[in-house]
Amino acid sequence: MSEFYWKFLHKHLAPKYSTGDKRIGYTLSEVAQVLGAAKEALKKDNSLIEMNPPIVIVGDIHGQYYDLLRMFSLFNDKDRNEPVSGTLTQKYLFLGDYVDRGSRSLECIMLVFVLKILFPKKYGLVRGNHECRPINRVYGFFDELQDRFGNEEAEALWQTFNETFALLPLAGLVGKKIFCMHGGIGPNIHTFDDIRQIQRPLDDISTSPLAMDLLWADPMIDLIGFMPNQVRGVSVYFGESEVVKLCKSLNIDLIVRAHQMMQNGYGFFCGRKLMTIFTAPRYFPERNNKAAVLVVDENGKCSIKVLLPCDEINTGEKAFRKEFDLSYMDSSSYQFYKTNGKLPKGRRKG
Ligand SMILES: [Mn+2]
Repeated sequence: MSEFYWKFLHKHLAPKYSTGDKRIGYTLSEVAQVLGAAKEALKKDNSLIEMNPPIVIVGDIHGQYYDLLRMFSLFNDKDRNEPVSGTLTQKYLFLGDYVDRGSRSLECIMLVFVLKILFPKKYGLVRGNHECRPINRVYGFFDELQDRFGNEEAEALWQTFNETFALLPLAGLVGKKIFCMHGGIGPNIHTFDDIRQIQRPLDDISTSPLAMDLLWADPMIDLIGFMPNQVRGVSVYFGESEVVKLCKSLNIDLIVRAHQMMQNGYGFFCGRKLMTIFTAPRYFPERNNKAAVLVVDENGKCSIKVLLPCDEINTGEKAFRKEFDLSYMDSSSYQFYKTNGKLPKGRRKG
């Protein structure tokens, strides 16, 4: 049984798919099988997924499969001979927006789903606002399915994908001290139990104001309290005062969210109480933004790893083809933060 998923995983990591725009060939039945198993795996998680460090926290992916593999390759174990073994060396918490915008949403979501199936305790997958029907219908994912499978099949697949997305957890908690979500916080969150009590499948997140804020909210400098988020048209902006209050009442040290492109891949808000990470480099080609992930070590020490946009690399794809050469990565990852609370120790391996 698991042989199928291992083969499916290895197909994704084959070097021939890690360059350029080459699509992976999928049959409808294998996609259906993976979605079925992903549903079962996701059902076992709480709406608030709790994980312990060491762990890597990943922001928006947005169909940039090539960059997703490059992100994993930041964590390659040099002793391992297989390509992109970074998928096996760490625990990962993804903060959503796997699909839409980029050209290879299907590869991205299939890869993270098969990793979730094979390693349910090593992979946490939180839902982003693009894992919602009205959004992924119009921002690329549905078009990609149509393009690849034809109209009728795409329609049915899209339904099944969204049934699966409806089971994704809505927030994460790392070591009881780092609160993670795709969008942000809102006036409806008071305790972690509020999140745990959100029933899934949650097909239409607009039925849960709390889920709406977790998936859609943005921070706003110089704001006191909350105000309607006019740019998104839904949810709220939250001010620093609310971050400070919530960190205190939930007894947490840090909030980590994604959802907004950061020129350097990450950004801070409210001193260093809230951090935004964004993991789709060159998301706006004209801005040529970098990408980043947050690495939390077993003691809760946080550092950032930055992934440069491909175009800044002279050799481009060639460098990547060469056994995922790390020389083009920004090696200046640095420590910025240590949680004040005691973190429970995670298992080192496995
Ligand atoms: Mn988003």
